[in-house]
Amino acid sequence: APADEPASFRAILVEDGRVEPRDEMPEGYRKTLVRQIAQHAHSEIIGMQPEGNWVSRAPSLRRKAILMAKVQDEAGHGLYLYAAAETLGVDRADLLDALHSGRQKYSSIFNYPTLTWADVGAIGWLVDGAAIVNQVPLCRCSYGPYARAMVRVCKEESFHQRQGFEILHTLAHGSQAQRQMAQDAVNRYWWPSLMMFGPPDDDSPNSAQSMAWGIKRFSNDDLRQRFIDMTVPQSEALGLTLPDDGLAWNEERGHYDFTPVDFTELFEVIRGNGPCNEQRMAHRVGAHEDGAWAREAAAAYAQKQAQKQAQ
Ligand code: FAQ
Repeated sequence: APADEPASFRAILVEDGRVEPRDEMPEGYRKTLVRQIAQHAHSEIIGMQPEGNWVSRAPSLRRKAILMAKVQDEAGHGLYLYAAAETLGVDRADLLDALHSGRQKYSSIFNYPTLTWADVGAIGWLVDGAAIVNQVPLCRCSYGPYARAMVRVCKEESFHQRQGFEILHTLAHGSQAQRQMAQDAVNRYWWPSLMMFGPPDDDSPNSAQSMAWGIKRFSNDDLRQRFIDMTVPQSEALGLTLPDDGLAWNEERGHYDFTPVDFTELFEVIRGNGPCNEQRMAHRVGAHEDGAWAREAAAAYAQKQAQKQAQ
C-alpha cells in the first residue's frame, strides 16, 4: 500500500464500503479517479460528434427524435461526470483545458468517422454495448460519487444499446443495399469497439493499482471477453456476421475464442493519429470558443445576483 494510505481508507476498502469526498484518501487514489472520471466525461462530450453528424440526416422524424434524445443523454452523462470529478477538488474549467490542450485523453472509439446511417446503429449496438459492459462494474466502484453516477448512466446506455440494435435489425431485414450498409458498419466498428476496453492486461500500467483500490473491478481483458461472449449471439439474432474468422465457441474455456486484437491501432489512435482526431478536437475547441459569451454572461449574472444579495 502507498505510504500515505490512511487506516480509515483501508478500513472502507476492506469492508467494501464507499469512499466519500470528505473521507481521507491517498493522493494517488484521488489522482487516478480524476484521470479516469475526466477521461470518461470527455469521452461522453466528444462522443456526441460522430452521431451528431447524422441528426440532420436521420431517415425519418421518429429516428431523428430518438437520435437527438440519445445525443442529449451523452451531454448529460458528461456534465454528470464532470460534477463527480469536482467532488475530488478539481475545477471543470481546468479539466476542459486539459482536454483541449491534449493533456487528458478521451476514448479512442470517437476518432472513427460515421460514414452511413448504419453507423449510428453500429455505435448504439457495439459502442454503447461495450460501454455498458465496462460501466456496470463501475456501479460498484469504491468511490461513491462515481459509482452512483454510473447507475443512472448505465440505465440510459441500455436504452441506447437497444435503439442501435433496432436500427441494425431494421436495416438487416430491409433491401439488399440496406443489409450491406448494416454489415459494412459492423465490419468497421467491431475491432475499434474491442479496443475501447484498453490495452491487454500485461500492457495496462494502471490496472493493478486501480483494482487494488476497488476502482476497477475486472481487468481490461476480462471485460473484453465478456463483451465478445455477449455480442456473438446478438449478431446471430441480427443475421449479421462479425469480421473475425477466428470467432469460435470454446467449450473448455466456456468463452468464445477470437483473433488477437491489433493494439498498434489503439496506440496510434490514442497518440492522435486516428482518422478523425484532428477534426474532433478542432470541433470541440471551436464550440468552446463560440460559447465564451455564454460563460461570460452567466458569470456576470451570478455576480449581479451576489451583489444584490449582499445589499
Ligand atoms: N481510448 O492502464 P490502462 C462512452 C489509456 S464509453 C483512449 O489500461 P485504465 C459512452 C488510459 O487512459 C467510453 N485511451 O488505463 C458513449 C491510459 O492512459 P493515461 C468512455 C485509452 O484507465 C457511447 C493508458 O491508455 N468510457 O463514452 C483507452 O486503467 C456512445 C493505459 O491504459 C470510459 O472512460 C482507449 N480505448 O483503463 C458516449 C470508462 N484505453 O490515462 C457516446 C471508464 C486505455 O494513463 C456515444 N474508464 N487508454 O494517460 C475505464 O474504465 C478505464 O479508464 C479504461 C482504461 C478501461 C478505459
